[in-house]
Amino acid sequence: MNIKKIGIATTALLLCANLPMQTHAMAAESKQVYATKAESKLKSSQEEGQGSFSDVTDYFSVVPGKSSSIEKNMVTITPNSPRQAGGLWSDASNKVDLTKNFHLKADLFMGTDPNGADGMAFVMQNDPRGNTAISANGGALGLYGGSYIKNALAVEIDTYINDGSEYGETWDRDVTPKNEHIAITVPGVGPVIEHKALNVLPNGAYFEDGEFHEVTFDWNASTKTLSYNYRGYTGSYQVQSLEDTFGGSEVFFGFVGTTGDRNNLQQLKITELQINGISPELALEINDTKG
Ligand SMILES: [Ca+2]
Ligand SMILES: [Ca+2]
Ligand SMILES: [Ca+2]
Repeated sequence: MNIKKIGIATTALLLCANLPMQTHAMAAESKQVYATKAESKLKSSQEEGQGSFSDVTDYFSVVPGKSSSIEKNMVTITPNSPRQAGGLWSDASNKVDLTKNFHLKADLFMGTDPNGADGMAFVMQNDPRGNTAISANGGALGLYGGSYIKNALAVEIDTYINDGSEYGETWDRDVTPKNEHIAITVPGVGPVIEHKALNVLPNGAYFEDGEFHEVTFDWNASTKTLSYNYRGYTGSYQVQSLEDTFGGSEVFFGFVGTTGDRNNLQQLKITELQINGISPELALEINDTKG
């Protein structure tokens, strides 16, 4: 079967994702092995003839009492207003087994104001708070600081450089040049967060261009490596031990994002998902739109 081959090589996965017959075969095999909430949704979708990843709330929920909301398949992580923090996490029944490959593709909207803030992050985490985990707004990105997300690995898409010159936040002090950036981080208290697999935008470039752009996140189980690909920027980071990084082998996954004194509307739409080596909803979507 194609599952292992697809999971190991991102390029192969993306290639196969465009081939209806192969992804359909993945769905067929997954039914024999896995019994997840996602799978029961798959069956009901087939019966209803919808054939798409149509309801993000069947797999995810927003952090209660914070700034995020879901309307149809569109997730608003933060509205365009100051000092917001929000998050979207997988349900407990859709945690990721990190001994298997994982893949997620989404369309990200980082806002329209180049001088806005603060950004969003994809996160895999095994925080004791589970799918209510979040930290402070502003440069903390919902990730860092006193209430940081524990047992986690994040890919931050950071739209505001916190070098200490404004608001006293120094999270980005190791980033040069002092521009917007994307990086993999291990959330912690700070006051500076080490940016790994760092890509920094050139002077005068901004992520907040008022358009949706595709992003992919892949976990390679055999090498324990998390990779991202966003707007031509790629990076990856290998962890030494699942126990050391995550405190176990099962994690919640999702997104957090914040605004501070500066703000932006920040939204996302998940378009592909492969959990524990399978992606039934992906197959359905491909079949629906192309088959
Ligand atoms: Ca900005
Ligand atoms: Ca920042
Ligand atoms: Ca940063």
